[in-house]
Amino acid sequence: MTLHRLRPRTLVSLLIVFGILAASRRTEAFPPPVPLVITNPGFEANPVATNCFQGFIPSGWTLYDPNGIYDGAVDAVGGLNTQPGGPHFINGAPEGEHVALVFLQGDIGGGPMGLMQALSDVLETNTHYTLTVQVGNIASGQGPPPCDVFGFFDLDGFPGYQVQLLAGGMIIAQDNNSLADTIDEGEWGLVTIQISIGESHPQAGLPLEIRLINLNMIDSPVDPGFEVDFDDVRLQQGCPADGDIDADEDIDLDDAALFVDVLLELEMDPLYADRADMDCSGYADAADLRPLLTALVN
Ligand SMILES: [Ca+2]
Ligand SMILES: [Ca+2]
Ligand SMILES: [Ca+2]
Ligand SMILES: [Ca+2]
Repeated sequence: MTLHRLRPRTLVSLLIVFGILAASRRTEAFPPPVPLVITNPGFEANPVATNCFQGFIPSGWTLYDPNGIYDGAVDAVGGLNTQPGGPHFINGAPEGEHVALVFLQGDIGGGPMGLMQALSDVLETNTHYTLTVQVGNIASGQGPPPCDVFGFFDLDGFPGYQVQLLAGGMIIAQDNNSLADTIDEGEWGLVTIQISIGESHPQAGLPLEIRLINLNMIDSPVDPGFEVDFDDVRLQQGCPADGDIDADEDIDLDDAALFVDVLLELEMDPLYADRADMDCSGYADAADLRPLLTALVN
């Protein structure tokens, strides 16, 4: 029997007991998640003509080029204006109308290249970071004038990507191409990277940095894949759990009941267990009750 079937009064009593236990622990106040400042996170700062591209290093970003393959022509970075129904992406840009491009045709298979940005925030302890980035697999096509002078671009295939979060120049979390097989031509995939930082970390106090990388791997001999596109970069500090454990867009006693079920291992669905981990410690336990109660009464 699950706690869903307990009388509401019994459930509330249980929650109060848990609440007193949790409140008696000398825990820090639960910090709400905050977005960290990223310059030009959606690549809208450098306008490009409708459905056209242009080579430049996007404002706020710098080149990541460990093998020195950038030449600004056949190995380039830049911006793309992409509209729904246009030649590049079926639904256009995920955010605004511009995206960043990393195009590597001259040194296929010659190692990674991309964009990076050092942030003004530093890595803090006792917190949680969530980095999300849209990664695009551009379709072959030709833009309207004046972009048609460049001819038809065969952009079939996908050369792979990495999205990295660094502190003090060291990678602390990354997505190494995990969505590559799921992003079709002309479509986008949402990359999410999360990391919890405990009491101490060797890179604590050092500046955070984001890298968006075209892995420049050969997809197939016929369609090697040249380009990866990026948009809507967001970095949030703090635990994203909001208490909506059953994901019905309400935070109520159903969520509290589910939380208790997770703690008592009456509910084993890992999705619920993840959402019950209110302090992002990596597991759900009594320490998660206080933030859950805060979410319930707010
Ligand atoms: Ca954008
Ligand atoms: Ca492609
Ligand atoms: Ca709910
Ligand atoms: Ca927890």
